[in-house]
Amino acid sequence: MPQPHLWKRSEVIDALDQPISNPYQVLRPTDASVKPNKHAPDPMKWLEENSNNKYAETAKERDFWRSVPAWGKHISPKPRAALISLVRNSELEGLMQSMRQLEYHWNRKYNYPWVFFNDEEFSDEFKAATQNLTNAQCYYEVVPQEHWSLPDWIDEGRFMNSLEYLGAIGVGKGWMVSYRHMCRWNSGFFYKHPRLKDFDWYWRVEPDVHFFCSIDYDIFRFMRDNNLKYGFNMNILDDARSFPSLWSRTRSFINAHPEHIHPDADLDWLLDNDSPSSSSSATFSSAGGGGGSGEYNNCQFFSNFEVGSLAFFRSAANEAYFNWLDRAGGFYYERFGDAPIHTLSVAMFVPKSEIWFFRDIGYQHDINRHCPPNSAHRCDCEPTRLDENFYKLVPLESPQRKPADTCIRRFLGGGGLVEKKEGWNADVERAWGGDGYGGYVLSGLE
Ligand SMILES: Nc1nc2c(ncn2[C@@H]2O[C@H](COP(=O)(O)OP(=O)(O)OP(=O)(O)O)[C@@H](O)[C@H]2O)c(=O)[nH]1
Ligand SMILES: [Mg+2]
Repeated sequence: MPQPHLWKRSEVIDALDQPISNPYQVLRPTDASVKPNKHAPDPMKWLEENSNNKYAETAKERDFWRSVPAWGKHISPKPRAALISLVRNSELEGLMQSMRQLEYHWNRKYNYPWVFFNDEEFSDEFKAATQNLTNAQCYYEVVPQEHWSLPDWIDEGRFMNSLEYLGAIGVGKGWMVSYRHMCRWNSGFFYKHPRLKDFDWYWRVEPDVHFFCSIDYDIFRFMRDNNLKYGFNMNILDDARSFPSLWSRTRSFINAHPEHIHPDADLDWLLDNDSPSSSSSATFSSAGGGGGSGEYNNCQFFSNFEVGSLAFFRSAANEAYFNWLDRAGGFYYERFGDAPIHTLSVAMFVPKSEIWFFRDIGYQHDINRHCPPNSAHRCDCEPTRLDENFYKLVPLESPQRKPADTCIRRFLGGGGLVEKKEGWNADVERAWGGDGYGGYVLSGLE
């Protein structure tokens, strides 16, 4: 068998054209072996120091890191990260739109590889057109069949009834078999694909989305250096009729596996008591105890945009939770989406300080749009209110639970974001035709 070429220190230095006193200085442990940081990370300080395209790659560096054998990735100072996209051949145009914008605003400076996934082979046209839009390496992967088919414990008759029922009541794509496979794959399989074995981080990109702002720092280094596990930029409600049993299943998981819950987990922002006025008193322990009155308020990170740690998704806790839900059949008897599942998983297994709101990334998916208020981000979009996307996706006919405060304010919590103007009253606001979510002291555009 041919031996891999072992790079000598001098070769590494020559190729990079910059001094490295010890190439192993850049040896970085993978997530799993990172020791807890004694000094709490300071993401804001990190941004101040690194938002000058500090880690932008030269063409020479890019070519070097592309040329080293697979093991070379282990000494690269770059995070092992990829832009990932599940997409159909027929969505090529839409994907090209997303890629053009993300490449222009960000990735042309950082050259992270793209990994495309499909439930069938990608066409030559798809491969050529996408590779043509980036200097980074592209990989084209087919999802293994066992990750994209009905598990044998699913009763097909019951599944057919669900397709018909959810389709009839108007739950979005409730009648589509492929949509169910897609949600299940995004919940429990994407991180198991062999192509991602050598990666620690991902950024999910869908066809037909928009990126509006120039991003001047390395998102993946930001995540890694600040010990973050999950990043989002919209926190919203969707049609909860697609996951009626999700919370009771989650609660039973918590009862059965309290050992998986992170000691610093904070589910308060996801739980409401029945009376909106007392919502803030719902506690995580009330969920854990099984008898508490905290109910899931249906808030979710809108997962078509997400940046995450693959080690987190591969963790025993997340795996146990996914399997718990999967065995109960909610992806097929209901239409569980990956968004609420990722949300609950991250909230249960990660301290809130390791979840990041990318307020600075201007982004649009269909009717949902997020645009930062600060012109320093150089965005081609008008700033959106903090609450802009709150319940846009909830159909009028869905009589579902909504939190007392908008999801993003529930998440951000402190800093006065849930404070109401003196004398403001939700019932009065509704009586005058409002939706009861006005009255905040801070608009979020400050
Ligand atoms: N290859 C492949 N990709 C799929 C399939 N179904 C969905 N996807 C991809 O999965 C992602 C989510 O699917 P969408 O249909 O956009 O779901 P959504 O974002 O909830 O719905 P929209 O609001 O209509 O965009 C997109 O990137 C799709 O391209 C499928 O059957 N095959
Ligand atoms: Mg979509």
